[in-house]
Amino acid sequence: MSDTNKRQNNNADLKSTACILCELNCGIKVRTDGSHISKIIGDKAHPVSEGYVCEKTQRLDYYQNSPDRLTSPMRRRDDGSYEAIDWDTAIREVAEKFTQVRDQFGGERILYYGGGGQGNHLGGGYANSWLKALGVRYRSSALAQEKTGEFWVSGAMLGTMGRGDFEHAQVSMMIGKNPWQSHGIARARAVIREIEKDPERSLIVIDPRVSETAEKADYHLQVKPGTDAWCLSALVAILVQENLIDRAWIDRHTSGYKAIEAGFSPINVGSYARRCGVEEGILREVASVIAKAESFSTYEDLGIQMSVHSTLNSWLQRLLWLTTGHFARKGCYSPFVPLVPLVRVNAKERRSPVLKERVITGLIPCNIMADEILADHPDAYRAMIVDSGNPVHSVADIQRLRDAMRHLDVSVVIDVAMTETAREADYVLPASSQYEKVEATFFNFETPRNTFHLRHPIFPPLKGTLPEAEIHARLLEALAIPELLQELATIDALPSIDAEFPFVLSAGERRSETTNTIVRDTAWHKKGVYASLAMSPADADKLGCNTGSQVRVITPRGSGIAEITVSERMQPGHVSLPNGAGLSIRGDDDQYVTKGLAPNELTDAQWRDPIAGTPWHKHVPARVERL
Ligand SMILES: Nc1nc2c(c(=O)[nH]1)N[C@H]1C(S)=C(S)[C@@H](COP(=O)(O)OP(=O)(O)OC[C@H]3O[C@@H](n4cnc5c(=O)[nH]c(N)nc54)[C@H](O)[C@@H]3O)O[C@H]1N2
Ligand SMILES: Nc1nc2c(c(=O)[nH]1)N[C@H]1C(S)=C(S)[C@@H](COP(=O)(O)OP(=O)(O)OC[C@H]3O[C@@H](n4cnc5c(=O)[nH]c(N)nc54)[C@H](O)[C@@H]3O)O[C@H]1N2
Ligand code: SF4
Ligand SMILES: [Mo]
Repeated sequence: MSDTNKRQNNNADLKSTACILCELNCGIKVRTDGSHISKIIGDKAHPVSEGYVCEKTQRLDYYQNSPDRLTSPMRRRDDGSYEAIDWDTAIREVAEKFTQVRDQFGGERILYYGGGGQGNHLGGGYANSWLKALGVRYRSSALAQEKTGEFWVSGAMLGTMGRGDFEHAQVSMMIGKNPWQSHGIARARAVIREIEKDPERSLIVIDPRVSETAEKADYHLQVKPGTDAWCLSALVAILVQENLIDRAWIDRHTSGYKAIEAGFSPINVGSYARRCGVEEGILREVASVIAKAESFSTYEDLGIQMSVHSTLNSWLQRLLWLTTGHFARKGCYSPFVPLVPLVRVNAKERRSPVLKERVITGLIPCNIMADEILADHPDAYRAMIVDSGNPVHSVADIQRLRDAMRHLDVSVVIDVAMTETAREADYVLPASSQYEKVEATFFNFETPRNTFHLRHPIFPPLKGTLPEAEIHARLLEALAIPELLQELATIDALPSIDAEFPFVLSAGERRSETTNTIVRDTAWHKKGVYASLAMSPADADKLGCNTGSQVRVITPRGSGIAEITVSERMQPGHVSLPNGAGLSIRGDDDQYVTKGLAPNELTDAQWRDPIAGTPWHKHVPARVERL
């Protein structure tokens, strides 16, 4: 046996799945050994990662088998300690307490945080059913402390988000982004090495630190921390002042360039260069490299998104490629179909309930969650749901968020682990891990090729855990039950039938002669009486009627004439009319003729279900009189 064959046989038992430690979700193949993941290699068959992995993937067993994994729902006692409770109790109590908040204060007083992580996205979709039933309107997630500024700018400038094409870009620029470590680009290290080796391509990095990516760059603009606004506006100013812009492209595809020209013409590039600490000559060279590039892509990340002037910088960096026409082409930043609702110019922006901060892509800023809970304000949040997020670790001033969570009427955390946030919550519901349920990857924004990776579980659910889909379904069911239980208790009092209206009329039976109102001609009807009132032989006897007899059908709302069909299918006390009859149809002589009785001439709009308002057409009180 050759070495290759041996290796293949050794790996025959590996299961395919994905790494869930960053948004790329590289395809991997793993060996499972009891409850452990004992071997992990890159999956060459995965169309995006093509076998690529970084060292972090070797840590997956620590996620799957963490000592903090939850195996039972937990409820906080008054002394702050937690007791395990069974699922039925947990679902019932959580549903009851959130229903109370909704009924007393309104669903807009319930705040939702999270909904998905680096590799789990399906659960969040199921949460919507429960959130809608509660009337939840405000949410936040980690995106609201990094990406919402970029979403806002991108929505206003382009109407959508997009992505650079670094696989093909001749010139790539990383702004406060270190893909060597943080990825964000598929096969990031391989792509950076490819660019490094290719003399035709170049990499520009703006970072105050000699990051691993900056080390491999052709141009490292080593700005002083927090001075990107000067660096980026100097670059735009050079493009404008040295006429390096693509005027023809701008005129054809954009509006408002005059204002840009007016804004950037007066900028003193020399003084801006000194301000950001990058030599003026290098800035001029970089601007010219961008202008002359066949294609140019940028990636902005936390280095500017979590620093001063962050939204301003998101705009400035877009001007670099919009003034040079590097847009929506191979190797350039290209828009994709909107996945999240972005800002539309002139649209009325939603605001958060207490501090009136912008709601961007449906998210309130993470930084205001604690203040909007603790505020002495009629619209302050009173309850919180956290699903696959750890805000008591990840947002600013976690001591204040701890205080805020303890201040709430009720809070629940859904997580695989007893996290810092879970330890502040009233209830904790244990989720199955991403290796114990179906999950999917669709956060790959590469152009032009995209993939959807549906992953099957590689372990059975850890005992005591449930996948989010099941948790949310149970919560939704528990929410619905109180109202239906009430109705169940009153079913004796069936709204019904008295001496005045002794029949139940089903108004709208489907028969071979009915097609709703699609066929507007009764000529096809050959057999029996058209649109007749079906009646049991016993009732027909009592009324002295036969098939073909004419009767008047009277309901509390109206009356009309019908012919009888005596039918063994009917039980006494029940009569039935077809739907779709009683149309006013043009005859040969252009006169309109009505055949049969239109059922809704007889029905009352008040006669409806108390919860959904659906009509009780099959149960209309009626009287039948022989003519
Ligand atoms: N290994 C690893 N990878 C990850 C993650 C992880 O936890 N670990 N998390 C993932 C997540 S959620 C995200 S959002 C991404 C984030 O990915 P990145 O944004 O790439 O990560 P950071 O290292 O936080 O910041 C990038 C760079 O910003 C630089 N920087 C600091 N101050 C400034 C400044 O004033 N100006 C400029 N221009 N740069 C500055 C830093 O020196 C750093 O090199 O990473 C993802 N990938
Ligand atoms: N000071 C400072 N703060 C930061 C940052 C920074 O650079 N500096 N970075 C920020 C950024 S970019 C980000 S993205 C945020 C991250 O902030 P968060 O999204 O709040 O935190 P994560 O650590 O990603 O939380 C993921 C949670 O999901 C849980 N989990 C994993 N798998 C599952 C599952 O299948 N189901 C459920 N229900 N839960 C699961 C994990 O146990 C974990 O508790 O932090 C932000 N905070
Ligand atoms: S790049 Fe991300 S998804 Fe790929 S192996 Fe590394 S941590 Fe996992
Ligand atoms: Mo992030």
